[in-house]
Amino acid sequence: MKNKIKHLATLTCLVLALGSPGLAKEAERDSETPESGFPFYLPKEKPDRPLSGAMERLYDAYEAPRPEHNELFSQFKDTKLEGFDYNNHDGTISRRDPSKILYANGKYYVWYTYRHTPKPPQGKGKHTDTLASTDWDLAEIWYATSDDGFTWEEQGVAVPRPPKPHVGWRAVTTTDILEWEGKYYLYYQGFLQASGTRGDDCPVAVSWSDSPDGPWTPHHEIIIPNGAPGEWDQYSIHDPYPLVHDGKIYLYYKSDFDGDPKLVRMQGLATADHPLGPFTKHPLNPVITAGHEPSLFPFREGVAALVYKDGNEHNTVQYAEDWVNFEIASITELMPYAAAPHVPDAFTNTEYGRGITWGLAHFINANNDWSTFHSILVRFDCDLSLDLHDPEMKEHRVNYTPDDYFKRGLSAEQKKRIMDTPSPAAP
Ligand code: AAL
Repeated sequence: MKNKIKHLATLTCLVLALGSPGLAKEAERDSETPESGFPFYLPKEKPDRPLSGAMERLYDAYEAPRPEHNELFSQFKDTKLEGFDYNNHDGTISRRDPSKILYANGKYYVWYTYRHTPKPPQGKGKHTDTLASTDWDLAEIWYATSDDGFTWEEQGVAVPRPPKPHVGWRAVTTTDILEWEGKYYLYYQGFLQASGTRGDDCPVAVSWSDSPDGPWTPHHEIIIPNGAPGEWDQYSIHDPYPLVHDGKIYLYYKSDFDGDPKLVRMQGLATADHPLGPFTKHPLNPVITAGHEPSLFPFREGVAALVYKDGNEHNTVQYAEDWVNFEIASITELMPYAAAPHVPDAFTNTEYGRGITWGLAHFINANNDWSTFHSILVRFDCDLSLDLHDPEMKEHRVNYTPDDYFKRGLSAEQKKRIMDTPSPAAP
C-alpha cells in the first residue's frame, strides 16, 4: 500500500516536474524505488541500483568509497626539527617556505627563506634599509642538509640578495628546486620593493648551479613575469614550484588577486622546454582555485596537489590526469602549510608517479605573538604513496581535545554581538 501511494505521488511529481530538469531527475530517481534498502556492507564497486546524489558522487568522484582505500587520502603528522637556532624565538630569525626535499650526494637537501634582521618585522610600510616590513622582507635563500630528515645541518646562504637594481635586490624568498640535465635551478620570488609597498608584489627569478652545494649563478632576468595590467597575476607570481613532465618543465605558481578586503589565492601553471625559459602561462589559468603555496607531485599518469587553506576547496588533495584540470580526490584536515614534500620522481619525467610520504612545511607566527613574529620549519609525514601502506595515516578523523576547540572560541566582538542581540519575544 505504502508503495502504491508512493508510486502515485511519484507520477504526480513527474507530471509537475516536466518543466524543471532538476525536479524531473529527482522524480525519476524516486520512480525507480529499489526492492530493498541499501546493503549493510558498503559495496566496493558502485552498486547497480538507483543512488542518491551523494552516493553517486561517493563512487564516481573518489578512488574508493572508503577513505582508507583511497591512495590520495591521508592524515598528516608533524614533528619538530632538530638543528635550527631561532635566537630564542625573539623574532629576529625566521625560516619559512621550504623547497621540495632533494636527495643528492647521499643526503637530503632543503632550501628556504631565511630572514635575520636586528628586530622582528615592523609591519607593512614600516620598513627601512635594515628593518623588514614582512616576515620575508630582506630575506635570503639558505639551505640545510640532513641524513634522516629530522635533524638538519644548516649550510648557510645559497642565493644572497643581488645588488640593486637586479631582480631580488630587496628580498629573495620562497624558493623551489629543479634538477634538469645534470644542473640545478632554484626559482624564487625576486622582490624589487619591500613586500607590502602596494601589496606582496614580485615576479620570479632563477639561479643555477652544477651542484646542490652551489655556487649559484644568478640569471639576473625575470623568468616568470607578472601578468598584463588587469590580469589575475598582474602583481604577484609567488611560490614557483617546478616538476618535470612530458619532457618539459611544469612550473605551478600562486598569485594574490581580487584586492581588498580579502585577497583570493589561486594557482596557475607555466611550462617551458628549458629551465631558463621562455615560460608560457597556461591559457586556462588559474588551474587550482584554492590553496596557498603550490605543493604537487606526479601521481600515476597525472599530478596530485595538496590544497590547504584559502578558497572553497581548501583541505583537499586534488588530482589532474592531464596536469591542468584538477578534481577533488579527497578531503582531509590539519594539512601542512607551505608543504614541500620529498618527491623522488619530481624530475625523472615519470609516466607513473609513486607519490609522497614526507616533507617539510612551516608554521608561521611560531610564538602566536605579533611582536616577535617569525616562522619555523617543521617536518610532516603522510601516506600519499602507492608504495606505503600505513593504516594510522588513513584514519578518518583527527581527535582534538576540548582545549583545541576552546582556544578557537568566540572573539570578544562576537560574544558582544550575541549578548547584545535581544532574545525573541515570548509568543
Ligand atoms: C608565503 C608565500 C609567498 C608570499 C609570502 C612569502 O606564504 O605564499 O612567500 O609572498 O607568503
